[in-house]
Amino acid sequence: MSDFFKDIKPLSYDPDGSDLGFRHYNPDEVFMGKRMEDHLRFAVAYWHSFAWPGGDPFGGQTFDRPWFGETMDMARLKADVAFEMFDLLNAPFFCWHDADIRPEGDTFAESLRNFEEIIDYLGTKMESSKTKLLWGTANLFGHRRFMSGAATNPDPEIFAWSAATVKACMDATHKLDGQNYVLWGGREGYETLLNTDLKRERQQAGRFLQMAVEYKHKIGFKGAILVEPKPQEPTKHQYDFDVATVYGFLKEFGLESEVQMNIEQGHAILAGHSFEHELALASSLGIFGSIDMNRNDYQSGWDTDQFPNNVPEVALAYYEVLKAGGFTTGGTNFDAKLRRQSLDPVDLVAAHAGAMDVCARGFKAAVAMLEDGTLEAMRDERYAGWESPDAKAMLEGDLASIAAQVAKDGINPQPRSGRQEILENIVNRFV
Ligand code: XUL
Ligand code: CO
Repeated sequence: MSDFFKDIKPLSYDPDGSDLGFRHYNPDEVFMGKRMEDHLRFAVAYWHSFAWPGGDPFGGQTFDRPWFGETMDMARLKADVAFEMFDLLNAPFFCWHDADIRPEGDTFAESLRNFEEIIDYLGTKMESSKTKLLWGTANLFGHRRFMSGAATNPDPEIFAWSAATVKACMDATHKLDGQNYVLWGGREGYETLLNTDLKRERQQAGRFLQMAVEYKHKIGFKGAILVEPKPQEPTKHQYDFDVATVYGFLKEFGLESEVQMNIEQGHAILAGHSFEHELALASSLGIFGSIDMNRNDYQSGWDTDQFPNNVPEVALAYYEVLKAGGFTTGGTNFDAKLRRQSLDPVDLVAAHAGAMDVCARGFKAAVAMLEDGTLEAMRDERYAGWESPDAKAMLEGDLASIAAQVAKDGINPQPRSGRQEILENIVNRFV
């Protein structure tokens, strides 16, 4: 045991409220036939909670953690503290990048040795903890070697390094029985078109993703491969811009039934969408997988990765998740970091506890909206005309046959209200 969280007791459901209990998140409460914990499938992100030093573009490290330092002993201490927090939170899942959990070596081989050793250490910790791996991923954006991209790099040596890294991370995810493998293309884009061959880079990215899928099947990994869209930042333009763009890309490379989406709230907003738009679209395309539940500050306009705190927004998101059938391999990952002034261990625990509570409140509202059924009934009613045999037949016809029918019927169709305000008022009853 480290003494990092020394005075903090394990959190439990305590609706009347001690400071650090859950007031809304009650893992065992059953909704729609399933425990809340199994619906929400919360995950702690290793990188923000244990590897991020608190920097911003104008200043460096603010956090002072006893495990900061590039040694194996520090990496093991970091893992010890991480699992202590997972236990305090009763967190069912966590997620990592390779670079979060192991020290970088001088060579690929040394980094790999460090990584594999830490993966075994995490495996041992998982044996005595309830916390499972929601997903693993490769950090193909932090080190300077990736500054011009990973799969889309103009230099084939970087493509090769990236492919070897993804292989190692998929092997490790498989070994730890991870539920998914994520690819986020933070540097897969460009800074200027003047030095960029869009066509070539797209082909490289497509082949890279095909190789990842082929390797998943080769090793018998049963989890889902997830792509996480983001429109820009760090690069000026990223190829995995949003769900619609990624779907077109998947179709081009024959991967639409192999790859699903990990949708992040903040990324959806950066792309000019709402979170629920991205979720609903992915669901309608059959590629919904998992979520990163972290918001941006609406004024600053960049990726601030904050813990969620807006119940109505979260409610609409879980409404879409539930309508999509809920999570299967996916879950709710807090890809969120503390504000850099939140220095203390208690801040880290409180941030997660609060986020879990906000999600629980939003989730309960979403369940209530679905069970009430008014919203869905009104949506069905809006499209009811399409249930008639004539309307269905029309879609099998052609323009000329439709035109003949219109001339014959002589009907002048009248518009109907979309009822937006009434629908919004209904939502307001639940949030
Ligand atoms: C970056 C981001 C990443 C991915 C995993 O904006 O969201 O943390 O979730 O690489
Ligand atoms: Co993310």
